[in-house]
Amino acid sequence: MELVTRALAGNRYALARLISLIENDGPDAHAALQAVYPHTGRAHIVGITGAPGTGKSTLVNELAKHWRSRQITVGIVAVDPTSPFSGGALLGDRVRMHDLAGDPGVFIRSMATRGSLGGLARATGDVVKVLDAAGFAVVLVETVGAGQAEVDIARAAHTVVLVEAPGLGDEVQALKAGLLEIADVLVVNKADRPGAAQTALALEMAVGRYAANPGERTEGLWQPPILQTVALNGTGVAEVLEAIERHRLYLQTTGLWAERERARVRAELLNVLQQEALRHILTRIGEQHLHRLIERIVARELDPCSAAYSLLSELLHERGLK
Ligand SMILES: Nc1nc2c(ncn2[C@@H]2O[C@H](COP(=O)(O)OP(=O)(O)O)[C@@H](O)[C@H]2O)c(=O)[nH]1
Ligand SMILES: [Mg+2]
Repeated sequence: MELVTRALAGNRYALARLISLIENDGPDAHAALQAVYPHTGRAHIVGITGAPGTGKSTLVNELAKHWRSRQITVGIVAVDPTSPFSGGALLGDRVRMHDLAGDPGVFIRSMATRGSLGGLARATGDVVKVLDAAGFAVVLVETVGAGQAEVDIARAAHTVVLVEAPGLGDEVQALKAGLLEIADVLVVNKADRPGAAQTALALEMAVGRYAANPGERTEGLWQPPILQTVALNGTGVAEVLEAIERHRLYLQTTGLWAERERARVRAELLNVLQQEALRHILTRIGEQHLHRLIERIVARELDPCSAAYSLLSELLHERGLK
């Protein structure tokens, strides 16, 4: 595919078009991904997650600058489903990130929302693949740690950085959202604000609770470091970058890198399978038949579970449905 060849050769215009093609899931998207996939598997995928306003975008910007100063290329994918019109936060992101603009070693992409539940995670994963194949050594994925889709996106990274800020009571939120369990590096940003030390302490206690299984061996296991930053002026950002690099080395030397890769591929395969199976089933059933079933369920002639089971068994036995 010519577009893929040009994009992977470093043509930024082709890269942007390729990403749009894949994001829009058009007829050529599958062929494009097929061509891209053999070139993937080299990038260090780093998820940056946390509540809105904690300073994720500012931190991403600073991290990218630090990597660039070491000649390491960086792809950035910003996922913000709370901002459907790419206004507000995302516009702000673009303005702030303008000091990275014009650098061929950086590519920034904002993800538009996509309808279905697994859709956004899938589209994000596909865009990450393109940046990986295009040779970006680090791919940063910024997500708002709110819903399950965002947690899934973060989980798909090799290294997950959880960003907190003082005075938001976020440590509780992160716990509720199931984010603390998947965090490899914990960052208390806005350390220039009062309460940063308390937030760090609260995080330490929360993390301690997970490790506090008496008798469990902890040596050789990764202990998520808790770091404080002022992303606004770059304070502490170098330490975050070091921690991310250390985590990569830890994954690689322990064999966990390959293990995470397998878990990631499994989750992705199941997600695609689920989406495609449903799409296939709905096409085979047809809108009319579905409508009739819904009417019968509404009339209490049939329950949803029995309807689904009988549909599936009809499909499996290849009997006509319409
Ligand atoms: N005081 C202070 N403000 C910060 C810091 N980092 C980011 N901000 C501000 O916090 C707001 C939200 O930042 P942003 O990066 O967009 O947060 P995001 O929603 O998590 O991506 C912006 O006004 C930033 O300028 C920091 O370290 N200290
Ligand atoms: Mg942001």
